[in-house]
Order: sequence, then C-alpha cells, then structure tokens
Amino acid sequence: MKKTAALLYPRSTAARQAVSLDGMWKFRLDTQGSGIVDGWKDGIGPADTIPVPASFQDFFTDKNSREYTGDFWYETEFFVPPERKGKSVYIRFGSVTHRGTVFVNGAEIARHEGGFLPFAADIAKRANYGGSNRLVVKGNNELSETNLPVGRTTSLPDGRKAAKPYFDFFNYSGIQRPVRLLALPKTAITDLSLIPRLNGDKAELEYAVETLVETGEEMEARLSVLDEEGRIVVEAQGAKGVLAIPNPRLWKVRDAYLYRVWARLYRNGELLDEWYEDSGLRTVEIRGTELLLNGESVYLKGFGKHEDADLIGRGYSLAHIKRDFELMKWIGANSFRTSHYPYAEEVYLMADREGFLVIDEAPAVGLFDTTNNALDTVRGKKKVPFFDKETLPELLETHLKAVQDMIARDKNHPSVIAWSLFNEPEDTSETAIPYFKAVFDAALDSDPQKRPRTFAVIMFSRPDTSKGCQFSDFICLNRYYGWYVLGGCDIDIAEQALRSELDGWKAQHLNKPFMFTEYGADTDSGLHKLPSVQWSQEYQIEALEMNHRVFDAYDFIKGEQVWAFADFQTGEGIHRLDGNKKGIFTRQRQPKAAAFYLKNRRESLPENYKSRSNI
Ligand code: GCB
Repeated sequence: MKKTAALLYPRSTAARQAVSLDGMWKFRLDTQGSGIVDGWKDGIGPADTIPVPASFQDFFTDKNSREYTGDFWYETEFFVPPERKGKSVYIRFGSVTHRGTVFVNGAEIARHEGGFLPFAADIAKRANYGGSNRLVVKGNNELSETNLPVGRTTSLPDGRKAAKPYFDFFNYSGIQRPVRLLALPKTAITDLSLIPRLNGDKAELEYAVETLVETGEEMEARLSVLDEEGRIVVEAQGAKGVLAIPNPRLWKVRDAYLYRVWARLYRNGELLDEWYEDSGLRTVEIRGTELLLNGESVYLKGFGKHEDADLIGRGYSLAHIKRDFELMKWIGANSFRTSHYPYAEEVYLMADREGFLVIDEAPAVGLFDTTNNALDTVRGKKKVPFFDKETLPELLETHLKAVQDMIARDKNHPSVIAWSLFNEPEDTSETAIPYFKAVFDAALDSDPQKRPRTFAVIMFSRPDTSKGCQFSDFICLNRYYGWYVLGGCDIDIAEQALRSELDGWKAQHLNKPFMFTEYGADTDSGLHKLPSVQWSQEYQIEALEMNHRVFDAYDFIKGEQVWAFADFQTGEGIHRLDGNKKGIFTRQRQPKAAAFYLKNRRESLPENYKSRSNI
C-alpha cells in the first residue's frame, strides 16, 4: 500500500490529532444486494444500530443474520472542526473484514481488500468543515480462492449466499477494529524504520525517516530517543542515521525496556510533524538449531491464539487483550503466534510492553482443500493440488500485498521476532515452490530488520514431502498425535508415531530450530472421567504430557505453543461442539484443569531451555 502519514499508528501529538469515531453506528444487511442501486452510499435508510468495533454476527437472535454472507452497510455521522481545513484529513480503519468501500457525503473515497490490516481514506476534498458529515461503509465478507483467508462462497436455492471457509474459525466480519478521524499536517512523516543492533555491551539504533514533502520544500528531520523516565538519551539530525545508545538497557523476554523514539520534521525551525514509536534494543537471529534473542538461546513457551470472544466475535476489546496477557503471564508463557491473521495493533503494543515474543502471521490460511478435492475424486475428477490451481496467480498477488502490508505495519515492534507467512498450506507439489519463493522473498525485502521467516507445517507434509520447509528459517510443526491421529486409547502408539516422525526430520539434517506451533486436544470444561476419554479434562493433560515427553527428548525442538490459548468459535458441524474446544482456557478466559499442569511445566523450564550451554 502507498505510504501515507495516516497509516502510521494513530497518535495525537503536537502536530496530529486522532479522534475516535467508535460507538453505535447504523447497520443494515444488504440481503437483496440492492444497496448500490438503491443509493445507500447517501444513507442506508431504515436500519439497526450496532457497536463499532465488533463483529456483527453474535448480536442478533436469528440464524440468517449470524450466517449472513454478502454486502453489509454501516453509517455514522461525524463533525469536522473548521480549523481542520488545509490539513490532511483522513478516516483510518483498524480493519474492515474482509473488504470495505468507504463513502463520505455520498462520494466513494476508498476501497480496501483484506480484513486484518488498517487502511485510511483521504476525506480532505469531500469533508464539510465546520459541519456534519455522513460516513457510509459497505463491507463484504464473501470468501474466495483469490482472497485471504481462502474459502468459497456458494449460492443457496433461495438465493442467499453462504461462506464456506477452508479454515477452522468462524467467518466473523464487520468493522472489527477502531475507527479514527485523523487531522495530519500536509508535510508529514510517512514512515519510520528502526533497526536495533548490539555489539558486546554497545547498542546502536539505525533509523530512517520518510516524509511526504511538497515539491521544493526544504525540510529537516530530527530524532530524539528517550528512556522510560522521559530523559533524552541521544538526538540526531537528518533523515537517516545510526545512533549509539549510551548505557543501553536491552529489551528482554518478559523483561522489556522501551525507548521512545520521536521523529520530528521542521522547516526553518518550525515544527511541521511529530510522531513516535516505542522501540526495544534487541536482536533476533537463527544460528544452527538455536533461536537467539540478544545472542542468547530462547525456548518458546506459548500458544496459538485467536481474536475471539463472546458477543463481540473477532471485535477489538482492550479488556480481553489485557486478560489474555495476564493469563499468559500467570501460566509462565513467553510467546504466542497471531494465528491466523495479523491482530489489532494494540496487541503488539502490549506484547512490546510485557516482553512477549510474537510470531506474526499473515492471513494466509486455507491454502489447502483436500476435502473439496476428495469429493471431486469421488466424482471421477482428477485431484488438483492447491498450488496447481488456475486461481494461483491472483491469490499470490493478494498474498504478497498482505505480507508487505503486515510487515510495513508491524516492523518496528520489538516483540515481533518472526513472520509466519502461511498456516498449513498444501506444500507437497512442485508447483508450491515458486509461490513459496515469491512470498518468502517479499517478506525479506519488506523487513528492514530481516527477521526469520517461517510457516506452520500441516500434518500431511512430512520430512520427505514438504517442498516449503526449505524456505523456512525455522520449522513450525502443527501436529495432533493423540487427537486427530491415534487418539484416546491409542495414545501410546501416537507417541511412537510422533517420535518416528521426529526421527525422520532429524535424519534430514536441516540444522534449523523446530517449534511445535500446534498440538493439543479438544476438551469439554465440564467433563471429568477416570480413566480418561477423549474430550475429558484428564485426557487433555495426558495428551500434553505425551507431547512434552517427546519434545524433551529432541534437542532441536526449541519451542512449544499449545493449540489453543482459549476455546473459540468455528462454523457448526459434527467435529465441533459449539466451536473448537482445544483451549487451555475457556472462551470466558477461565482455566481448564490442564492450565495448572501447564503452569507447572512452563514455570519449571528456563527461558534458555535446551540452549547448547544447557545441554
Ligand atoms: C489446525 C489449524 C487450526 C485448527 C486446528 C484444530 O491444524 O491450523 O486452525 O483450529 O488445527 O483444532 O483442528
């Protein structure tokens, strides 16, 4: 996406104002698909009201609203003060899922594809200054094989559309993240890149400020780095540079120290723009089978998560973000993966503050459709591997953009230690190779810090069949031995099968760290059983114990992230009991029995568990 001052995280400063437009907005499902023809861009007519931000699905009491697929419309009014005239005025959406078109006072001013990243609509020419303005957003939540996340949209006999996700989470949608009205200077900072470097006990911060400057203007960029007490530790002039940080305090796992980096733009001594990022001094590196943070080996203890909660669906909730971090601290975790899409910006800000390590995942989930292919095979059609599909070139374009935009948004967070570029793609065909190469190259090109890249490897991809693993800097395995494979009474055989798979990976001599990014068992928080059965709380503990026994036996396993942090909503079906129940916590964020077992284990493992010096 073109860099604009409005895409930077919205902060009010001496030069910028960010005003929340969140609240109750008018809302209407476009069940007849007539919104455009009927001119809803000028006002959506008789409508309901719902909270923004939130997913719209779980407020209503009828199934058609919950399962609705198609266009949906939002409307609100906002006031633009007269003194904003002459400024850049934008509306910034944290996300509109999965796509949105924005109209202000009847004029279309922006379109955006992709439901998990921010975009901004320039309203300067359309705004009514000193008066009221009508904001209308047409959202759409259809799924396809050319957009992310991947799925399909079918038509029901009565004409309704139905979303068919190729992924295991509910297709929540709507205006799910905060909306803000921004007033920004015309001559503005459009980007700031920070690269921390460590050398012995010395630390440096390389920086680059990008600006949007009207032609011929003489600008001066300045940078100030402040410590947590607000004292200036170093200052610099110029749009680029390398700063030595005196007496550096490093950003460490669960012991974060943040420097505030102010970028300012001046003309003849007059301040035109200012903006800041909180940055941490830390390095991330893969060396052999070790993941190194600040040159020290770190073992990931954590979770795969979802943005998911009662009533709000995938909607932004600071309360849930806070509770989740408290639970992760309580249980002795140090990391999580933003499965299966980039989360709200505020999640990363809290991870920065709390010293959590984040594997930041692109919304590239569902690049696998064996089930559909299986039906085709029964019907006598040839199975088409996912990466052989005709839709691939278009999907790749969407994917590259999603990766580039995710990295542009999240590149300065000290908490982000790696990019996960896919979840469980069907990576066993030769045709996956050029696709993977393009996506992995794009991530490297986009990231000033050149962080490690990875993807989560599905069960069916094995040491001898995965074509994608060659691109990963470290290997992330999603494995369900003891659940989908050899579950229940067969758990002893599952253990043998897991060991034999790991022996296979070992024999490949990849000399890379491995992490388990998913393992676990569905568990009903009300079910106890002696002896255990699948779904009981006792069995969840047994499944975790079995996995951990195996992980502990292999030195190259350098991390364990249980699936999942909390129970979450999925589409209905015979394999899901009102959602996925693999949570260590319930959807209401209360512990299952396994949480106490896991707390014990996690607290007993040192942060540098299995480091060479520890073996
Ligand atoms: C997986 C997927 C995750 C599912 C999980 C499960 O492999 O990555 O999205 O929710 O398995 O529980 O089946």
